[in-house]
Amino acid sequence: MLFGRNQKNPIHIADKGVVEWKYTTCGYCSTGCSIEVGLNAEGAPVASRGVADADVNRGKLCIKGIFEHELFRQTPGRGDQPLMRTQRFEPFRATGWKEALDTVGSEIRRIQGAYGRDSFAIVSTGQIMTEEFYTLGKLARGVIGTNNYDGNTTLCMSSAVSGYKRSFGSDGPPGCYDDFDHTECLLAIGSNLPEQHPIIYWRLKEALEKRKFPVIVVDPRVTMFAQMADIHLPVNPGTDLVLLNALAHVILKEGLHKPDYLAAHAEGFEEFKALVEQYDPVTAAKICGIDEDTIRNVARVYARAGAAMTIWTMGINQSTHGSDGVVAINNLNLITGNIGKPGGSSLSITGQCNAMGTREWSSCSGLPGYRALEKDQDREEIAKFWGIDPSFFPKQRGMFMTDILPAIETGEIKGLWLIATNPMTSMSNTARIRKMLEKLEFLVVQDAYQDVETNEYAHAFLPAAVWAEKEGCFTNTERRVNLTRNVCPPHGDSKPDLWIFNEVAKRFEQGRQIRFPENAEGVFEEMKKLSRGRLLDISGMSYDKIEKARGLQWPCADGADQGSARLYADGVFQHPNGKAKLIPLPFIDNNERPDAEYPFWLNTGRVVEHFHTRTRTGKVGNGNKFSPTPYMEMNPDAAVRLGIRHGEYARLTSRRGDAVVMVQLTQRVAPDAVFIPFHFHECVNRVSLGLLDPHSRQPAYKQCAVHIERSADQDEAARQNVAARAY
Ligand SMILES: Nc1nc2c(c(=O)[nH]1)N[C@H]1C(S)=C(S)[C@@H](COP(=O)(O)OP(=O)(O)OC[C@H]3O[C@@H](n4cnc5c(=O)[nH]c(N)nc54)[C@H](O)[C@@H]3O)O[C@H]1N2
Ligand SMILES: Nc1nc2c(c(=O)[nH]1)N[C@H]1C(S)=C(S)[C@@H](COP(=O)(O)OP(=O)(O)OC[C@H]3O[C@@H](n4cnc5c(=O)[nH]c(N)nc54)[C@H](O)[C@@H]3O)O[C@H]1N2
Ligand code: SF4
Ligand SMILES: [Mo]
Repeated sequence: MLFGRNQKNPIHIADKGVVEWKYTTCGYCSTGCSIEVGLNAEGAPVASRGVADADVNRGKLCIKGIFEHELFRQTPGRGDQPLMRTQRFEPFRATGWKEALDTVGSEIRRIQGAYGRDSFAIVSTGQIMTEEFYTLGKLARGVIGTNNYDGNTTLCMSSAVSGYKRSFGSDGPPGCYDDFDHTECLLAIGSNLPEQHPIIYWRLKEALEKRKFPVIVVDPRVTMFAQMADIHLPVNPGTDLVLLNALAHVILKEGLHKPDYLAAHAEGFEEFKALVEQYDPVTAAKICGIDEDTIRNVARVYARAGAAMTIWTMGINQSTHGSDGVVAINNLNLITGNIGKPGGSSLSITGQCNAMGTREWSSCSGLPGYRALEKDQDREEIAKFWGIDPSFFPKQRGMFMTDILPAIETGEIKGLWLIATNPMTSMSNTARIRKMLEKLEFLVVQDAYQDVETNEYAHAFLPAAVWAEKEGCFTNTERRVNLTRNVCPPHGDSKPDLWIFNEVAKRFEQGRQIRFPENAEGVFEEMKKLSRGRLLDISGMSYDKIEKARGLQWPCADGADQGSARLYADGVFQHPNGKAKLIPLPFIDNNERPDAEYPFWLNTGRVVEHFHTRTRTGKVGNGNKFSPTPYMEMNPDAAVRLGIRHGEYARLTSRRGDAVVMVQLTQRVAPDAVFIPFHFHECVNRVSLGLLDPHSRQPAYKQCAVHIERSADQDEAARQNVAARAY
């Protein structure tokens, strides 16, 4: 008998009996992988595989995508009928859609009637279809008329949005994955690409196999990405801005910048130069923790490359200087002439599958198609298109998600509609979030899962269809509009979010007057009209064309047979004078920092196995088997000092609350820092602070101070730990 590697066919691939493969797009992260779901003879989804001729993933999927068909199974906790209750904490009673939607409509009207239009808030997501976003925007802005309407993208991408707008005059990532094939230097800041965007990482690796170029990773943790980098800069938490200013200092001092490009395409050089003058490498090293020689070396490598690009994710965005960090990256790329050219870019790596779609079309921060409430012309154009009075629109955007919840505390907000977001796990200081939710007169939760923690505080629950139980588009990190084709019908009596929005609209006088197309393709046609001639032009796209191309990048104007790989290739930006702005950015050290009482930095983020609050990955595939427990990465030297051994439980306290986690000893983290993934309920966000960025209102999830001790009662700690991973 042959064993192990001597065995002839050691891997046995089970025949799942697939008779048909259906094309769609992955619904987890923003990479935008094309995926095919295999249906068996009974029409049941039994397998997933990557689409070979799709430019994004070229046949590959990561460990989440490969099991995505399991979402359609009877996974525990799926909502299959609307639920209601009059008193919170009474048991829910099942009801029909008519009663549930009538109640939602009448409660919104009651609250707005009693306390004013803006007292009812709506918070959505980055995880529904673009057509659903557009429709929700029309409902929120054009019918319900609340200005307190935002998305969970404030927890995620709003620093990138704000930074792009400040530098270039508009949101919209200028680069694409193909830039890896042209760049001569990659700077990656606060991104753990191999775990969080495994297929973008694979694109990078593939480019590196063809042609070597330096990869520089900036992260306080020795992530998998840092391990493969040529240079790893373990920056002090929250000080990237100082590092970036220092890089610019060296580049200007040594004359490595591109004066001709700046003269033609940017303004503000003198003020910028005066500011970065103060960030010499010696001074900067003391703050950011990267020595002066390394700063000089990195600045030279970056500026001398024929083309250089920066990618970043939450290590930058989730900071008290998130927006400034993004602007600083844009400054770096402007002074080195690295915007809009192959291999030269400021490419923010987006988070959720459709965080881009909400930025473009949801009207959360303004009006559809990157229009602003602040502009008369934009308000008038949309009002005319929807057939309403332009004075119905506010002249300024309302609160961000992170201000909406505190406004419940102060009594300004009385009712809330949450769509596909789970703040009881994902927002900081959950004890405070709980009190806020308990204060609401009416909370409606619209989610695919009824066991989502936030639902404990709801008066009404609307069960939504998930992912490819419906149809529509997602825009990925590189502005590629992908099509999610409908693979199978919604679970139970759950309904597509689009249907729910259309039905709520019918409950309002103004909603009955405005046209709300019934199906997603009809909505897409409407969006196409509104996009014509704009930066995000999609008028040259159609569902069939998108599917055939395996995604098209905007702008793609009417008549074009291809999308556009890059923005600003002509050096014309979206500020009124067509120039980009160099903006001086002084560093203000306002973080909570470790001290004698709370001596550790707490850093939070993700692991490859789980997606966010685990409503999906806690139940399907192998993710929960590989990563079943809330845990904390801790440096062995620190653990010895505290008498904690590998695998034991520790209690973590901050000025907000406490949490219990299993300790994993690793040199990945510095002796004064720990890292905890945020996926688990009643865990790290009980402790985190989440100070807000002044421009983007995004929380600084990645920096706060904690005290750590070995749990006195290890058995009790183990019990608590199991409770946090329950599913
Ligand atoms: N498997 C999986 N993939 C996902 C998700 C998921 O939940 N699971 N979520 C998706 C979403 S919505 C998002 S937003 C992305 C997030 O993707 P990433 O941002 O790549 O992931 P995070 O783990 O949140 O944070 C990235 C890194 O920031 C580092 N960091 C912390 N503080 C600092 C700092 O001060 N400076 C710098 N330079 N770095 C710092 C952390 O150590 C961490 O390694 O992932 C997307 N993809
Ligand atoms: N400490 C800490 N906290 C963080 C972060 C961090 O790094 N550290 N990261 C932040 C970031 S970047 C993000 S993006 C947020 C994410 O935070 P959340 O938005 O709260 O996370 P999710 O668990 O993805 O919540 C999405 C919900 O939508 C539901 N859903 C999925 N598909 C559909 C659909 O089609 N329709 C409807 N109606 N529902 C659907 C899911 O079941 C789930 O309950 O967390 C933030 N919180
Ligand atoms: S990389 Fe992202 S889009 Fe691609 S399969 Fe994985 S989760 Fe899905
Ligand atoms: Mo995110």
